[in-house]
Amino acid sequence: MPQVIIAFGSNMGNKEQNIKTALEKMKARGLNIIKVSTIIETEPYGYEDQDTFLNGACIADTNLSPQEVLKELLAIEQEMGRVRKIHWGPRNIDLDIIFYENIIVDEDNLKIPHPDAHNRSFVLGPICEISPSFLHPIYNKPVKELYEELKKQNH
Ligand code: PH2
Ligand code: MG
Ligand code: MG
Repeated sequence: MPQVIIAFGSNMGNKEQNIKTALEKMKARGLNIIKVSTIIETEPYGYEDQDTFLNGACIADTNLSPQEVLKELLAIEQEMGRVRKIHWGPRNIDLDIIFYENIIVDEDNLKIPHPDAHNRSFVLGPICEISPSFLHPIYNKPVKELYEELKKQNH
């Protein structure tokens, strides 16, 4: 069965509960979660004038296509009452497809791998914990190596 890696984040309301709820909802929508990373507190990236985040990632087996996974994740965000105001701004839940097998998707509404994943330690760190040797299909490097490179850049 295809494997998808999904990163999640929350920085509004009960962040931990929001993440737990989202994981349960994913299971009920055709995403068979097989591994979940540690959930970490992270400083806001990009748009900095907002609360800290809880971030993490999971791996799921699924028979859904990439577009179907996106549809389910957006439905969960909506069910959970996510309001989109500021780009990169505060959100009670954010569910992003980072990788889907080694597939590259470049469609208007969906880019896989997530185009900014390699710049985000709150994405690479959790994925590194659950799947360090996962190969980024554009950079052709394991996540572990991208994470090491990013840590070097940031110091
Ligand atoms: N998500 C963003 C923008 N900035 N910062 C952190 N720490 N964690 C996030 O999940 C995050 C962010 C847009 O997707
Ligand atoms: Mg995001
Ligand atoms: Mg998102």
